[in-house]
Amino acid sequence: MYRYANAVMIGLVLSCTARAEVTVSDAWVRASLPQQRATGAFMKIHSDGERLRLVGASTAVAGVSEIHEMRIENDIARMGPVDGVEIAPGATVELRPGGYHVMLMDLHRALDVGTEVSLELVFEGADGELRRVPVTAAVKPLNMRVGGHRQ
Ligand SMILES: [Cu+2]
Repeated sequence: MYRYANAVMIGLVLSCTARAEVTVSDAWVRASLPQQRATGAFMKIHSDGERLRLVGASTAVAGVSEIHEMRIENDIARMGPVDGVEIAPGATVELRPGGYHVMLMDLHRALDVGTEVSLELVFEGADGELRRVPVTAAVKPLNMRVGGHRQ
C-alpha cells in the first residue's frame, strides 16, 4: 500500500520534470502603509532546464503589477518597467531591492507585516508558450531597506 503510493508519487514527479521546472523561493513583499500606493515583491527564481523569461505578474491586492528594474545612473537610482527578466537554464535569478522586482501599484489595501500575498508570475518558455506560476509571498517590514523604493 505504502509502496504503491510511493510509485504514484514518483510517477507524478517524473511527469512534471519532463517539462522544465521553475522554482520560486524566498518570496516576500515589502509591507505598505495605508496611504501608500505602491510596493515591491522580491524572490528567487530558478529554472531547471529551460530558458525562461519572466514577462508578467498579477495579484488581487494591486491594480497593476509590472516587472521593474532599478539601477544607478549618475548616482541617481532610477527604475522602470522592463520587457522581461531572462532566467537561463540552471540559473537562479534574484529579484531584490535595488535590482529587478515586481512592482505592485494601485494597491487596494495596506499590506501588513505577518500576512501573505498571493501572486501569479507569468513566464514565457523557449517555445513561446506562457506558463503561470502561483507564488505565496510573506509580507515583511518596511524598514528592510536596501536601496529601496521611494515613490
Ligand atoms: Cu519599481
